Amino acid sequence: MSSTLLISLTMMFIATSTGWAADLSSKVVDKNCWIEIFDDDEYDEDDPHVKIQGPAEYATLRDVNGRDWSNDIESVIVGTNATVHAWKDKDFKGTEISFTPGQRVPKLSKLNMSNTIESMKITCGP
Ligand SMILES: [Ca+2]
Ligand SMILES: [Ca+2]
Ligand SMILES: [Ca+2]
Repeated sequence: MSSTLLISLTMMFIATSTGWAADLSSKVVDKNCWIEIFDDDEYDEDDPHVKIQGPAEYATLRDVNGRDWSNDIESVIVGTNATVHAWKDKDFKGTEISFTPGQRVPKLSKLNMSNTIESMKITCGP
């Protein structure tokens, strides 16, 4: 067996085993992949608010943990390992806004996105 063949076999084994490991770890909940949405601005905890674990896709926000969140979000806090895309209409349509990992937006009204978001995608990673 030539050394080149041996190296390529070794590389193949490493690639296969890390792929398997990545598969397993993707099933573990990412503690920093989430978005917390608030009914009121300035993260008002006296009004409805909920943390949504990612990765997740919501074509509509009509039922998020049993509450209709359509056109109701006024502030958000994004987990440090989450990237979130949100749309003004359901089914990922209309004006789109994206939030970066760790971003906090106390007033979506300043971005012209207050009480208007109706769909959302949360992906994990930078
Ligand atoms: Ca309030
Ligand atoms: Ca609201
Ligand atoms: Ca809307």
